[in-house]
Amino acid sequence: MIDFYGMGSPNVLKVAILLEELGLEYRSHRVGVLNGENYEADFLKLNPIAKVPVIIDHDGAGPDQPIFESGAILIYLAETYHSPLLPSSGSQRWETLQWLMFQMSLVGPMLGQVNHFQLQPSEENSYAARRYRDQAARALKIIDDRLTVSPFLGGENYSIADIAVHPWMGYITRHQLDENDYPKLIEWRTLLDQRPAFKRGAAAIAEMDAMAPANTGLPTDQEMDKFFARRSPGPKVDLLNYLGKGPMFTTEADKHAKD
Ligand SMILES: N[C@@H](CCC(=O)N[C@@H](CS)C(=O)NCC(=O)O)C(=O)O
Repeated sequence: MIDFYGMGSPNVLKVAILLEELGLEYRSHRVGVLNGENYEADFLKLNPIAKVPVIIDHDGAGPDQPIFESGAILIYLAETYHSPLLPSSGSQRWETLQWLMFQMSLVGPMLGQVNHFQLQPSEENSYAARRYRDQAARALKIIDDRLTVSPFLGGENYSIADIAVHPWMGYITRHQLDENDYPKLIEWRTLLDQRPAFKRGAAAIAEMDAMAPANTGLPTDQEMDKFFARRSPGPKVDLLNYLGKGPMFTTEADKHAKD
């Protein structure tokens, strides 16, 4: 049995997809990061970086050792359960790991920063906001080019590199970029969307978000400052407007947004 900690976010979704691909048994635990639950002492014991996802595999290699960082979790699960989604040797292994590291180092951080600046309309046209959108566009072009010469990111076969990148590919329009500029990426995204594990993974994340206590409200300004680890109060966050553009946050917050 695997304990799986997270909330609705691309980094958590990739782990849910792999758990589903591998058919592993897991128990979900929601961590309300918008309300600071990731800073509670019990959670910090699992991940001192205070981020989701985290897993604890009670039947795995380590003695109930928590594993954090989504890329490490994908490698752990694929290797521990001998999955061909990360070949154990040969060039496909290294291709897969290269594209996984590309996701972790460029796709996630840059697209994550676009999300950050879109939450703060006062900053929308700042140099920093433009810089991150340009970097996001660069990452998308790299993915599209790769998929022009290879059916999957890691090569001939579907792998954990595809699982890592895919959950981030739902933001293109929301990031004010044009899906028509990335035809191969969209073809690949549509193909993966049809896999049952992707559908089950998304459903598992929706269930995780639905675990939010009924009285969970939108985060306060102070909670947003904490969420962004700001050392002093930052610009006002336009969460309601942002929520209208897509399902990033909890369904409970979403419900408030529609009230
Ligand atoms: N590199 C990390 C990033 C994880 C991450 O940024 N998680 C977000 C949710 S998507 C989070 O927990 N944020 C809370 C915080 O930064 O305080 C990974 O891939 O696991």
